[in-house]
Amino acid sequence: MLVSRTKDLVTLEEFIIKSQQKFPHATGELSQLLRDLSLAGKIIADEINKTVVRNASNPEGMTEEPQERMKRLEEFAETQLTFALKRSGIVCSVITDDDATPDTVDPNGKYIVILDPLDGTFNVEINASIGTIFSIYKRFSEPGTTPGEAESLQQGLNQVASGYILYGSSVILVFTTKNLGVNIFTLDESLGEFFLAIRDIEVPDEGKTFSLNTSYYNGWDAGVKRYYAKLRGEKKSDEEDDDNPKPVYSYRYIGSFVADVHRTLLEGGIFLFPRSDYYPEGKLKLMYQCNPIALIMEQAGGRASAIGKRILNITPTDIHQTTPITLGSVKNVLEAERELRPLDEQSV
Ligand code: P6P
Repeated sequence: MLVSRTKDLVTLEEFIIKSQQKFPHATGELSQLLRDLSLAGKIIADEINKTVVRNASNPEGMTEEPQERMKRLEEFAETQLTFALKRSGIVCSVITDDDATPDTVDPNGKYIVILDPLDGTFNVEINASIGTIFSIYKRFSEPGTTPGEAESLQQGLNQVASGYILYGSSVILVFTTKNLGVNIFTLDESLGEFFLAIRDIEVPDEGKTFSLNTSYYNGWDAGVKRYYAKLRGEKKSDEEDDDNPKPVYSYRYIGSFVADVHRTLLEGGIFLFPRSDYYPEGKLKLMYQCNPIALIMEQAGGRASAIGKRILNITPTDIHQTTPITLGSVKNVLEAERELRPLDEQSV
């Protein structure tokens, strides 16, 4: 029996058009932005694949040192994304993880885009997943003028859209525009199309996977150590230890933020990058790692906080500032927040 391959397939283009029809006042500009980002994502994915293939097929011929390869890929990704956004004519400024100041793109543009063009790039050496993270805000100054610094330092709650592109065994585009939940698209590389894979995904309200870099244990606060002991099922000294049941939780840590986030979005559980003696303000960047991902988590019914404070409510003071972050299933994050708070606060 002839089965139509297109039977239930929804392309990104079709999804965007149909979604836009639900909002008569939509100008289509935000949709155009998502199209531009998805095109850049395809180009970046192709370059990563070529790099990995060149690595695998001709290791002796590899003239680049790993650091050079990573830098080349990061610069390639930034160039493709910035060019795609410039072409759109609807972006007034683009800020990336290595910019000191916003790159004014088109003074008449309506949107500000803040990007981590390629995060976790060292993972390309082991063919583990890496990602692009984007965050989209509306300017509040008049078109035709240069946006002020404050416009690039808005709270995460003001984002009009955010998302990520995961370059792994397949290329995944995940985004939210705040009114349509979180939707996941997979790239069919033979057709060059992103197809809708999961519509309006919801983070499970509880999960059994926890993810954090335990090599920083000695630098953690007491609350993080308490929570970690709980996750590992460690017995308190006064508890019977006559049996040794299998731990309830599984530990997973890839060390690539987008990959660890994507697993948490799909399976539930919790990801933490807490503050420590080594990273007193946390390591992950608020504006182009934590805010876009926090919006995704919340729109999918999850939670994202920094020591009990909602990530999206943090008022930024610097485009490159970092923050501790705990994200994932609501039940897991709430439990972590209780443990992570200093003991004297726990009584409240
Ligand atoms: P660590 C990658 O460099 C990154 O910014 C994130 O993608 C990732 O979550 C984190 O750093 C990993 O840091 O110190 O655990 O290797």
